[in-house]
Amino acid sequence: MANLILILGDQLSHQLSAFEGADKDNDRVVMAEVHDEASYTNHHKKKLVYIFSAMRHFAGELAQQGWQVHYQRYHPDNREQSLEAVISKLAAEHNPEKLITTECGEWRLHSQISQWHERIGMAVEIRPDTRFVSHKQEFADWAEGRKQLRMEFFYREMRKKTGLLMTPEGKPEGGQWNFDSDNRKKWSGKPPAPAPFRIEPDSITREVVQLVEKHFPDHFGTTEDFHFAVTADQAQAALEHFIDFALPCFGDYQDALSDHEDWLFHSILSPYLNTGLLDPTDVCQAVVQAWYAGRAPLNAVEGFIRQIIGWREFVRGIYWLLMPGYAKENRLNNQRSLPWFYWTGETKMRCMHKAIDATARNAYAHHIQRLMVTGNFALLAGIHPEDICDWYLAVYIDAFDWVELPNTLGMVMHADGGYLGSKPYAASGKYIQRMSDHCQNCHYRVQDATGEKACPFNALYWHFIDRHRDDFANNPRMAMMYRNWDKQPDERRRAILSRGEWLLANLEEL
Ligand code: FAD
Ligand code: DLZ
Repeated sequence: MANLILILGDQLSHQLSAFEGADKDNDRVVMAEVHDEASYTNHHKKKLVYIFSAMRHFAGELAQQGWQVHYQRYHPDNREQSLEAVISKLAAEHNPEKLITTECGEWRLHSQISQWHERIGMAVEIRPDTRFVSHKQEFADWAEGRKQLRMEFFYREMRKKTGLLMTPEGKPEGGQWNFDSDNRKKWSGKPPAPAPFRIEPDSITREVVQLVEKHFPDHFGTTEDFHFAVTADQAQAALEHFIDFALPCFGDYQDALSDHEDWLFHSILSPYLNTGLLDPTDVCQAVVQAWYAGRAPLNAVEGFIRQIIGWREFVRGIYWLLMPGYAKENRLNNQRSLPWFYWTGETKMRCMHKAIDATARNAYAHHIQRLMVTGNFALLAGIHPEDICDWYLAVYIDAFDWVELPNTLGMVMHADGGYLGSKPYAASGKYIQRMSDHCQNCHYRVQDATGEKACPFNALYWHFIDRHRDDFANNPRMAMMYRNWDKQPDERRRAILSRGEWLLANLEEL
């Protein structure tokens, strides 16, 4: 045999760099469902079903194309329970020339693979992951010498690089780079949100559902009603469904929250983008074409591609620039443990209950639920970044360290001292009331900051502002909050802080 080609569970792309120049007759593709990868965090059951089923479908496609595929199915009694053990065994059996792999997406596994040439005693060729618009070094060059990084400026570079929504003269279409100010509407039920795209599980997926039920019974969430795409063709159909039914309203309701709709106008494409079933540039081109064809407005299309060539690329750049130290950052010195209701959804706070309940059912919550509800609460409550990062890594189908960590640690928790975001996304109950219909169904009263039934977000917000005065009072984007807080009568401030103290001491009761 010539080479082993290792394909990881989030590398399910036929164009992957590891395949370049490979020889179907001699090389052997290796894919393995292993305990170590399935259990390094409490992965949601639907995430496990998705990864294993998509891996099995991809291996089937490779075999059909004539590749020799060594595929290990998960079983707790397998002797090889890690990727290293699988590769070691195959190396001993076949004495390949080398192992070829595409660089993996997370530091934990990357640092293991980087040592395999010594640990296994074989040549290992790690190729760059070309499935992103920006290369790691390109991002590092752009970031060089900047004290703080701002996504907006990086995004403009990516617009120029890809030519997406650019005029032939090199100007942004519509005369503006960013239409975010048009994208903040509350959703009142009209127009109706489209039904999410569904694929009924085939026999492969059904078998994996049984496997996950049997061997991962204690993992978070449920396998019930699994309906995600598991092949590239199905993911392409999901993209078309999004363009036809949700994209036209994506921009308008991008920031909305709803008490009775889980998915709103979001694309639900992140699992496919992150595992290679869809290519980010192809997705953006299809969405931009919809604008040229008059099928979607510019604020929706620009808002959408900004998430992909802007935020997605930006957080990846930060991850690889700052790891492994980034994962340990805790600049606000938070020490509280994650309240148990993050795992059960059993809280009287309606917005939190709804976001966590959707997460448990779907392995999905949209961005504003992640940022302004569960994230905002963790920020205000001073939860230790490692606790909340581990929760986000576990509970979402699209969660991989390179994208989850900067979003949680940087964007939500401001634990990197503002390197990723210029101000914390801290908000009181008023924000949730403005953007949703949760508050009218809540046990707590959003208009109150003190008293037993006062919305916890209110006193926690002011407590956060007060206790982090040294961190934020000189930040011009926070100056108004401090002015508002400082002009409150002393007695009211004392009452709010005392309610805040009680809440912080009794998080489990909320
Ligand atoms: P849409 O709203 O339809 O957006 C389109 C696409 O843009 C997404 O599919 C995604 O690829 C990309 N995107 C949007 N926002 C971001 C962002 N902030 N960072 C990176 N890409 C973005 N996204 C993940 O893919 N994996 C994660 O583990 C993850 N963890 C997050 C944790 C927190 C605390 C927060 C606030 C955000 C996180 N995000 C993560 C970003 C974002 O919430 C999800 O990408 C989005 O909700 C996925 O749903 P969608 O495909 O319907 O997205
Ligand atoms: C997330 C995941 C899971 C649950 N299982 C596997 C697996 O069994 N085999 C595998 O190759 N990859 C798996 N993955 C993805 C990896 O854990 C890891 O997150 C990515 O490969 C990082 O790029």
